[in-house]
Amino acid sequence: MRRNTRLRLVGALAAALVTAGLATGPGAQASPGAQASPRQPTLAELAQRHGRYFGSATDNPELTDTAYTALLGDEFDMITPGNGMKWYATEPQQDVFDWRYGDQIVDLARSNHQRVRAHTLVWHSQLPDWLTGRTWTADELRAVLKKHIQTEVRHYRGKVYSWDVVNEAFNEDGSYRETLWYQTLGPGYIADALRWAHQADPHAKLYLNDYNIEAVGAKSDAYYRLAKDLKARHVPLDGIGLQAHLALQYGYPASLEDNLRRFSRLGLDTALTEVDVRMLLPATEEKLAQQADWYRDLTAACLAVRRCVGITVWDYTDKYSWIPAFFPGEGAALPWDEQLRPKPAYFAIRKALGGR
Ligand code: 9MR
Repeated sequence: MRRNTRLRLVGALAAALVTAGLATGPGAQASPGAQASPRQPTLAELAQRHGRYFGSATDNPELTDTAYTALLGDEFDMITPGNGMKWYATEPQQDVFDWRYGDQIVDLARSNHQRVRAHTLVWHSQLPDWLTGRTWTADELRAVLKKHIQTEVRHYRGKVYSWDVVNEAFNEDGSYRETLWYQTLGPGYIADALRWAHQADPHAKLYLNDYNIEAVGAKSDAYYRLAKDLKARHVPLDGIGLQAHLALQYGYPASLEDNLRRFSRLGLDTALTEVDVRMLLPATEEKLAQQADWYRDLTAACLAVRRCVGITVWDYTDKYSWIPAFFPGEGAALPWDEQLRPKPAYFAIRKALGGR
């Protein structure tokens, strides 16, 4: 067979594979003149062009769903375990550590060449009974907290990009939340937790993380003041995580970009860590269009602020969203629907990231 005949045949075969959706490698492209368009870049690839990541939370029970894990592995470059690294999962009995759930997700992420935002070390929720079912002196609780943090952070040392060290420490009015930690140890538990985590893994980025701090307001002001104070005292804090659990009925946080910028100016990274945009059901075309605008705007806000390092959705599909169980009558919060089909929000994110 003459060389150019062979080349034409190879070209035709490649075009046919692209048309059939079979050629999906990074180099897969339609030959000139072929009808099919090249494979769309993933959200992760688009985000990387801006030096950002695009991530998703996931949870252990979902990992048997192969259509789900295929998309999870393809589209994202950062993974957060939704539950598997929380205290009730990792230290169910005092001094008995269980890494199975966290490890499963870290191993999966690693096999997909994804990084991990680890979540979370110090929280008031999802604590084991042995911890909440009795009283502790400050010295006892400090020892328990230090051991938990250092054992878990050491276990994942070198395997995770960042830690949400303290989660949800403030009330809406900017006062400290009256948690077990605050009540027993006082506000100093936050600096202690950061220092202990840093000792255990000096390379992990250490975050404080909370919801309803997307806009400038009493609660985000509390983080701003605390972050400034911690930086002044050289406490190892690297970033602030804005969860961004948004709801159409409460309005878009218009000062998000300004808010991200003021944390940047303190020398901190920021990230949108648990994004979803819920709505009152049923989802209509109008609501899905508005939701898409919000996803577009929050993506653009992160891209506009140099130290906003990335965006994570709190799982990517409505099939596995936490919303319907926690807010009856609400849902449809994520960029993919329950059948794993992309929604207007997905296309809006893609466009905001510079894709087509
Ligand atoms: O996604 C998590 C869900 O599966 C749990 O049931 C829930 C329990 O509170 O926690 C969810 O994740 C939360 C995260 O850890 C912290 N921010 C709020 C998230 C939604 O509740």
